[in-house]
Amino acid sequence: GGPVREIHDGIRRGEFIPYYQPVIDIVTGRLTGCEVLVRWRKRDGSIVPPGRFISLAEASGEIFPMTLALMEAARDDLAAFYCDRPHLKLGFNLFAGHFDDVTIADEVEAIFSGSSIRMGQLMFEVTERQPLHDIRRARQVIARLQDLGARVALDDVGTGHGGLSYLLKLGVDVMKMDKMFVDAIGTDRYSVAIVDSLVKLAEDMNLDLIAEGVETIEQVEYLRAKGVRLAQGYVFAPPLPASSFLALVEAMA
Ligand code: G
Ligand code: G
Ligand code: NA
Ligand code: MN
Repeated sequence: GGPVREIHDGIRRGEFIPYYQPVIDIVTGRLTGCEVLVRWRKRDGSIVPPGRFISLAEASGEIFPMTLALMEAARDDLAAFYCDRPHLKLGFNLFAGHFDDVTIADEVEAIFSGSSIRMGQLMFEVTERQPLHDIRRARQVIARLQDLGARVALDDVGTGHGGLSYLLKLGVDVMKMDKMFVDAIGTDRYSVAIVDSLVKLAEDMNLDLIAEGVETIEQVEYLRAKGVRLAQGYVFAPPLPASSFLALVEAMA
């Protein structure tokens, strides 16, 4: 079979697995949760990053069963750890097609309602990199997820199609500042002006802000000085398989 068939069979065999990247409170140094990032662990043991298969999974529709499998696997990996730590959040990436239909909210409810992970611990990320097909419908899907108790983040803010209009129209709870702007810290003052503006915008809109792709102590210190509280990036940890993630965070949560 072709590559879509390979993805299909890989899902059936449980080869698409969650990696977990910690999200840190940079004021206290404590763990606040994680973001799930998919990896394809093939039968030969090799690990394939999402850049190599996610577009095809989205175009073919295989992303729908893949996302369900990831949510189930994350629930099973983290249930025990999250049960005793109700302040921890668990974030999943969704793609534009998930916001065409409220089915995703029913699926989330089915997967997590009987679990020790609470709905209030869940976060769903809508990326600005892809155009949403129907903003009003997407707003309804987001509202359904929020009615369940989950939170919704706008991901990759500043890079994409929706930009400020998505912030106004979607009713999200959280802004994720793209790595591109974090990278600008310590470079030229015009780029840093955009970081400062996004921080101010999140404050004024009463959104939580997560800075992504934080790689240096200098960036952490700049963000902290600006009042940013939440960050993820290689300076703390890369996305990790469940066993490494749990080993790392047992000590800090
Ligand atoms: O680590 P990284 O290479 O994990 O991820 C690359 C990109 O793949 C991310 O920017 C994100 O857009 C996408 N991605 C990662 N995991 C998922 C997922 O579970 N679902 C979707 N839709 N996209 C994902
Ligand atoms: O979902 P999103 O598009 O935001 O995906 C984040 C991507 O950034 C993933 O591919 C993840 O592996 C990657 N990433 C996370 N932290 C860092 C970092 O500090 N530096 C770099 N270069 N990439 C990172
Ligand atoms: Na994301
Ligand atoms: Mn992002």
